[in-house]
Amino acid sequence: MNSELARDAGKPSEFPDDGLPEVAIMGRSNVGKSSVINVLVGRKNLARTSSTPGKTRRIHFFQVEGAMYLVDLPGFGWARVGRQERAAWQPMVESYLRGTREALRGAILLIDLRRGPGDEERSLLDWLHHEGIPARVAWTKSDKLKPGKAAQQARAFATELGLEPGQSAAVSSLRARGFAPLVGWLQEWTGVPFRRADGTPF
Ligand SMILES: Nc1nc2c(ncn2[C@@H]2O[C@H](COP(=O)(O)OP(=O)(O)O)[C@@H](O)[C@H]2O)c(=O)[nH]1
Ligand SMILES: [Mg+2]
Repeated sequence: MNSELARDAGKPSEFPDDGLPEVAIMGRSNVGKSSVINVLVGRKNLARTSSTPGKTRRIHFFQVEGAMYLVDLPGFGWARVGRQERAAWQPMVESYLRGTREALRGAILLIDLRRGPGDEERSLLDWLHHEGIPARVAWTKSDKLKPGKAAQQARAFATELGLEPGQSAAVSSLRARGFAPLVGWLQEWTGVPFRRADGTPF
């Protein structure tokens, strides 16, 4: 996929204003947001991955095929972030999500498959629903569990969150597996057909 970091926004006036459809990639720090974006666009390090949680403080807009943006939002789950720093970017994330952006077509919330949803994920999903933003869930790092266990956990957590079949999927960015449902959601929301780097379907 043709992709580039089109905007690295520290405040709402720096968000794109070209009206291209956007999909937000959300989740706590270290859950695997940057890794998922890299697999989707077929690049090793377009979105920078980090083993130190909480590095991303800004909103990164990755333009794909000149036709849509994948939006890498700062992770919530702020254990290692000071209160002052949090105060600086939390309003920016909220201003991004708060209903005013017509370009925002959907959100994919990433949740670690070993961990499952916590209060933050539950309230975020409620809030997205309330704002009328379509939301799906991707369970990340599925390679860390045995396949049977992974499938069982994914089913149990989906039920716990009241997700319909097809509204969540387990993925491994390490192995680039499980991405078919995600690219289906992206195509539904933005019209852009994501393919692997060699042109084959996910
Ligand atoms: N085993 C495994 N590790 C992963 C996977 N996805 C991400 N990671 C690792 O988890 C850490 C955080 O990933 P990153 O994409 O930077 O998370 P972000 O903070 O949400 O953007 C990095 O050390 C990644 O290598 C995956 O599917 N499997
Ligand atoms: Mg990241």
